[in-house]
Amino acid sequence: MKTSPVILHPSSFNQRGSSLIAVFWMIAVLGMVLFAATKLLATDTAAARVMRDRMQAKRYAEMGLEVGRHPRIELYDPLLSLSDEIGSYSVSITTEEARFNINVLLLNSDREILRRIFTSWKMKPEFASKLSDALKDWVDADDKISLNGAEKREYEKLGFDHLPFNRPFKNLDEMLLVRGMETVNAAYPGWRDWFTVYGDGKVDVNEARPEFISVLAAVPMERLTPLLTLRNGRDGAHHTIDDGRLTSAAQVAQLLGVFQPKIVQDLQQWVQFAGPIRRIESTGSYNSMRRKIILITQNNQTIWRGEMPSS
Ligand SMILES: [Ca+2]
Ligand SMILES: [Ca+2]
Repeated sequence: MKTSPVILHPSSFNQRGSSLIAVFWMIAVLGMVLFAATKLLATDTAAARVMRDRMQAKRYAEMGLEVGRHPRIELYDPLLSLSDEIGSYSVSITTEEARFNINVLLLNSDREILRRIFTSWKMKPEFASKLSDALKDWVDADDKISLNGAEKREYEKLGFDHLPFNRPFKNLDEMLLVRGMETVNAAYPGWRDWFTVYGDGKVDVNEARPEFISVLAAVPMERLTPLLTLRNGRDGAHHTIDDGRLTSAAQVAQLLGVFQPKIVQDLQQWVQFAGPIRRIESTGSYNSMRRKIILITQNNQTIWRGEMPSS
């Protein structure tokens, strides 16, 4: 099946022109909806104002989302942010494969990458080993407990009757049910940004955060400079028109100065260069209210949509 790459191929002027007209039309229509809603909610009480601001921030986020999901929108398109006198939206588009697929990491016999992730979070080795085994026991089908893990009996002792699920995680929230994850959630609330349950598990190195690449290749952050220089292009910024593309595991290994056969082999197994699953995040603002909507799509079909509180 043909997939929709995130880096869009150069399109003909006509196609680009007509799609932009469609996008502008959509913005105009959504703008009218916003205007009508503002009129309706012109009540003055504080509670009504908060409600109105929340609703309007969400509308701006939705407007951004519609622009962001347009198949011909470019990653660096100026339409991805808009600010007018009353509110704004800002959209970021990346691939879901820029993250680590937790199920693939756990069901792979080698949990070395997961160990490196936990180490990079400064987790104590004995806690990392317990957590890693508990996560593994959660997703594997059997009731055989791993060395430091947790199966049915351990959860029963903690007062939970129907855990673990013994199947791969369907969403990241399920991970919070695993023994030890409450500690991670308190100490390292950013854990969610590292993982996904979508994709084939190969990490999109053109989109992944630098610290993910550092973990993947087991190199310190300072060794990433040549790779990031290529990826960011001359302006030094990611997601702009001059960005360079990484195209092979051998190139990644060379840029990182990685020559150990095991790590080179890891890179070949774990990297890709244009993940087919899109992650569109749109943040809408209205007065001091901000709301963020996240949409995950594949072949222009929504596979997940959710809202996150935005700070
Ligand atoms: Ca199990
Ligand atoms: Ca750039």
